[in-house]
Amino acid sequence: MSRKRTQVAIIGAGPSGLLLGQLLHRAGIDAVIIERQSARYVSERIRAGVLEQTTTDLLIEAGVGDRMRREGLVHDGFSLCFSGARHRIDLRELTGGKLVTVYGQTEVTRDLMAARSAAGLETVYEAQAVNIADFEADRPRVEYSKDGVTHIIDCDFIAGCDGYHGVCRASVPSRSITTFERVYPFGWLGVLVDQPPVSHELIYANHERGFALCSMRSNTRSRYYVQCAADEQIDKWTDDAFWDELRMRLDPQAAEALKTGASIEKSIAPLRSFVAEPMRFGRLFLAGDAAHIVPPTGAKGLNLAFSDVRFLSRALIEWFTERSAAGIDHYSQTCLKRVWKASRFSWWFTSLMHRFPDEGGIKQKLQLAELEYLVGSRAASTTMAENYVGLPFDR
Ligand code: RFL
Ligand code: PHB
Repeated sequence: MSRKRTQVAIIGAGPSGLLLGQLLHRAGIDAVIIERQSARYVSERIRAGVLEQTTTDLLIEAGVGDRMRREGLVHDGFSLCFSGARHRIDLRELTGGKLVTVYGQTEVTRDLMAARSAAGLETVYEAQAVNIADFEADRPRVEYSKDGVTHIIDCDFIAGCDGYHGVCRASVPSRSITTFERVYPFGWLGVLVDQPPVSHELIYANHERGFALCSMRSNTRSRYYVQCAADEQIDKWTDDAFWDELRMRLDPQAAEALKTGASIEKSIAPLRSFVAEPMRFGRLFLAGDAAHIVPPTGAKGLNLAFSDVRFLSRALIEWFTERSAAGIDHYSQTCLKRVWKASRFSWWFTSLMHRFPDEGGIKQKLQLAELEYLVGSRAASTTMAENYVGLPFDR
């Protein structure tokens, strides 16, 4: 058995855990990250693509923004496609200059991992049987085993950055936590391909066959999604079947311009809205997907995770440097205000763009009416744009 001490034990080396580790390190606070998977597995997971300005600002503040600034694609608009035509939402004009950056979660994760290893900081990968204890008292600890050895880490705080399926939220007694959940009756089938994107901006499509999204990772790598059944078998989807389905859901010009090829990744993601309240339990804090999940339609998941990490890092720094509990005492309330607003936007945009198998023709007619109103009304377009670029921290 081995036993040691740290100030903050971070569970999970996804983007939330890695960014928290980096921000604490820059403030001189000691943290260890404990991750269940291998470093390779974590760095190769294909997920988010769109970063809000608050997220890019935070990555720059954390000292990991250089490659993102060089390689990220700055977008000042996107298109909504319905009834066979595309309509542009001009983010820059509608929000007074706000923009988003297309830079993959894999790249963010790699930049954070590189900074962590350059600073010689400890991340335990492939930790087994991770367990957290005594977080409702003053001396919490984390236990895990690796290579047949049991390890104990005593700490001041535990940061639960271990995603939706993690151990931290599951360790909270059910009387202390309330959860809210909606599982949507469909999934997203995603394909990554080394071909230039069909358009230099994202296209979100509402079609009677279902939702489709054209996104990208660079000028030579594209990411596409089509709505599929919740229990879809991925083997059924050859590359050709995917391209045919995507083409059918786009406007004729985009369908014509689409450059296809052999997929380099193909996966199905379920869609869910989920929020756990509160996000603090004594000396345990939940952050990111451990506390909330949004459907990916609004591109909010990673951004929301980083906004939790921003609040949590500031709260912990305040505690360790000024002995002030103000930040940690307000952590849950401050995060949840933003979480619910982003959850609302993601739920709304998902409801507007997808086929709902049980809701019949009236749902689609109402969606089309709303989309027409949305692109025709400056007030409605502004509401959409200001949510998409990310709400400010003080609202
Ligand atoms: P993660 O990424 O799930 O990382 C959690 C880490 O914890 C580890 N873990 C454990 N470690 C130790 N012990 C245990 N018992 C553990 N259990 C789990 C896991 O192995 C993992 O490494 O959570 P985190 O860090 O909070 O990050 C959240 C984001 O990954 C997520 O919100 C986004 O990917 C969501 N998302 C998007 N977000 C955006 O902001 N913009 C987007 O464009 C966007 N697109 C997406 C998305 C998510 C998608 N999927 C697959 C759900 C598109 C898709 C298709
Ligand atoms: C992506 O590129 O993976 C992506 C982009 C926008 C979204 C969701 C996912 O809304």
